[in-house]
Order: sequence, then structure tokens, then C-alpha cells
Amino acid sequence: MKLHFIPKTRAVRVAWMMEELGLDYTLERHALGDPAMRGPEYRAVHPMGRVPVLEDGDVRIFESGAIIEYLLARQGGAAFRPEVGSAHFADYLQWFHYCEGMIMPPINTLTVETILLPPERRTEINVKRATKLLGQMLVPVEAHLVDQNYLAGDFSAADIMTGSAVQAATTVGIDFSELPNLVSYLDRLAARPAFQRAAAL
Ligand SMILES: N[C@@H](CCC(=O)N[C@@H](CS)C(=O)NCC(=O)O)C(=O)O
Repeated sequence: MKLHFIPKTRAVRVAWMMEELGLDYTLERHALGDPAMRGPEYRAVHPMGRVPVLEDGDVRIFESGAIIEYLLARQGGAAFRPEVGSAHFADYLQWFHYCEGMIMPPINTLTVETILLPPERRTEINVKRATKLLGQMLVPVEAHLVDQNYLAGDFSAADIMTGSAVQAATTVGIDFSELPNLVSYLDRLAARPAFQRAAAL
């Protein structure tokens, strides 16, 4: 299997999942901002010129969450996904999708407004709104973790998705002083050898 990869992006989530599953894979490395990612050759790999993309034989699949679901289904991922009949299954689905649905949109805005745009094109009000919204999006995760170590029973792919979004929130100026459960959750995630290997790629 080959993973199209850029460090410190959503591609790390997929590498993390592959490391947890103990899979063999190769990386095709790209660079953020490289015009080649918007060229016709790479657009044939990902129509928007993004990472991650996984290639597995004849299969090519993009969207980090979809790739992780694909890996769990095809590579014996039962240890990282509660069974359909489990009391944790609904939590698993909810927190798996909360990542891209709720936490990443304001992070996307903050990344554009504080990193990607040149200073003269940045809008302070957008930064303020996105920072406030992101803070609000983290509150339900903090509350959910009050009496449990992970989002859906044992560690699962939901922790790779929403956990990595919470990790990303630490890089865009969010104040975690009132989010102690998230701080210890981040420590638990960061202690996982599979995460450490993926983050070092
Ligand atoms: N929802 C997509 C988002 C993909 C995405 O936006 N990837 C970013 C990195 S985190 C990217 O490739 N950016 C490169 C660019 O915009 O040039 C997913 O979860 O895979």
C-alpha cells in the first residue's frame, strides 16, 4: 500500500492507523504549497490536489476518514472499532465524524488566516470568530472525557480522528487551561508508540 503523505497534515492520521494495525506501507511524500500538487498529474490522484490518498492495488481512495474506515474493514481492524451491537458503537460513529464535521472547519479557517494568507490579506474578525467557535467545539469533547480515557470505550479509530483534531487545535492558539480532560487525553494519545512513529515520518 502507498500513502500520499505530508508531515503534520491529516495524512498523519492515516499513517497512525496503519501503524496501530501493524501494516506495511510506503510513502509518497509531497510538500505543502508545491504547485505540482495542483498540476494535472497529481489532480488525477486527488481531484483537489490534497493529501491523504491511499493506493492499495487497484484501489485509490481519498478522505482521511474514509481511508481509515477502508483500512479497518479490509485489514482486520476489529480492535479499533466497537462492534455494531456494542454500547460504544454510537459514540464511536459520533466522535469519528465530529472531527471533520465540527472541529476541523474552524481549524481550516485559522490555518488560512494565520499561516497561508499573506499578512495584508488576513482578517482579524475571521480569526476571532474561528477561535471562539473552535473553543466551543472542544467543550463537548472535554465533557465526554470527564470519566473515561477514550471517546468510545477502549482506544479506537474515533480517537485517531477526533484526537488528531484536538492535537491540531493545540497549534492554532486555543487556550487549554480550562480543558484539563483534553490535556490528559492528549498526553495519553501522544504516549502511543504508533502515534509517535507516524508523527516522526
Ligand atoms: N477532508 C479531507 C481534507 C484533506 C485536506 O484538506 N488535506 C490538506 C492537508 S491537512 C492538504 O492536502 N492541503 C494541501 C493543499 O491544500 O495544497 C481529508 O480528511 O482527507
